[in-house]
Amino acid sequence: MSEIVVTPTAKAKPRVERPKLYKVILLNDDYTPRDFVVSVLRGVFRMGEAEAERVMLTAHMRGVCVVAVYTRDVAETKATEATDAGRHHGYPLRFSTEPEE
Ligand code: TYC
Repeated sequence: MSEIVVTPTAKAKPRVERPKLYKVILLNDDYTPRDFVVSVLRGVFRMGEAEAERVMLTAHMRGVCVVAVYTRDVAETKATEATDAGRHHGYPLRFSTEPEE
């Protein structure tokens, strides 16, 4: 029986990097009904009623509100899914993403 010895050609990276995190931001508009915003926050971002109301009202009053923080892929997927939900109902509801400082 022969043995094959494989010598590693590259050293393993000494440490793993923390993935960058991205904020999902809810933008206010004048047309999307408040209840619809709350239902999207509950459905896409798994928020409870009280939290979803608070986030919706903050965006309504201040123009924007941070919804949650995720890795880049998850943030972009959820922002797109939530924005599409509004568009499918004819609303201009928008969610954007931006990297955390
Ligand atoms: N401003 C909207 C209204 O008065 C409600 C709303 C709140 C829309 C938050 C978007 O991100 C938003 N019907």
